[in-house]
Amino acid sequence: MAADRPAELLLYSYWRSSSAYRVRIALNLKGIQYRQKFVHLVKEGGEQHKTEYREVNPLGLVPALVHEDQTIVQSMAICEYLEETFTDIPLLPANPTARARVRTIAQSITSEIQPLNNLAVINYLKTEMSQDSGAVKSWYRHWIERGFAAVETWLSTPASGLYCHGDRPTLADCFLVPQVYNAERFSCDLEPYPNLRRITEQCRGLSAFQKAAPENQADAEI
Ligand SMILES: N[C@@H](CCC(=O)N[C@@H](CS)C(=O)NCC(=O)O)C(=O)O
Repeated sequence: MAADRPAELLLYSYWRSSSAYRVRIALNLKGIQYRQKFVHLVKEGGEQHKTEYREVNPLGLVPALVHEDQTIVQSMAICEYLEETFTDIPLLPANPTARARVRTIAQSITSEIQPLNNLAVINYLKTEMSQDSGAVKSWYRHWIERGFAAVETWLSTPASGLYCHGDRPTLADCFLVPQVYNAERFSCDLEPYPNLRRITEQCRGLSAFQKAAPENQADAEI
């Protein structure tokens, strides 16, 4: 960790949020100490909608990171901030082409899969669009299949090693594993994605990923 940076970071988080899970992994991989403040996304209609939290993130989404009196939202922006501020353990490769590849994988998850399957979207389908649970599951799986097929193609190339890029974890792994967790929750078939499954298992063997896992959070309800 950069010596001139105080360690006090506060992460607004929810145990099952895949977006917060990404940031927890990045923080752990970098060895950064942080506190968590929990925002229950379901209880009483969701604490993310309360005025108190809207003052933290006007979008009403977790995660949010507070560091040195600055609040940063959007998991990609948070991870990039951590990368630029805590430089000892990089999660992006040095080479620009390799960096772009890592960002491509992470961005494809954060922009093309997760937003379509977020809680607010699923709730909107159920309530405003009167879709039954079968239709909602089919919607969820469609976007997983479309996104994971592309990610699997990238993970099948020689640029992937033990992890999404080479033999060290990068931001791509921080984004992949939470999305796989989420897909498993919705009983998606992961058989067609052998590289994605192999790399996820590799990541799950690391303590940084284990410590960040939803079931290991203080607000977990299991
Ligand atoms: N693009 C945002 C997505 C954040 C997001 O969708 N967070 C979800 C949990 S994973 C959330 O707070 N959902 C609450 C809601 O939909 O009401 C990011 O990467 O941080």
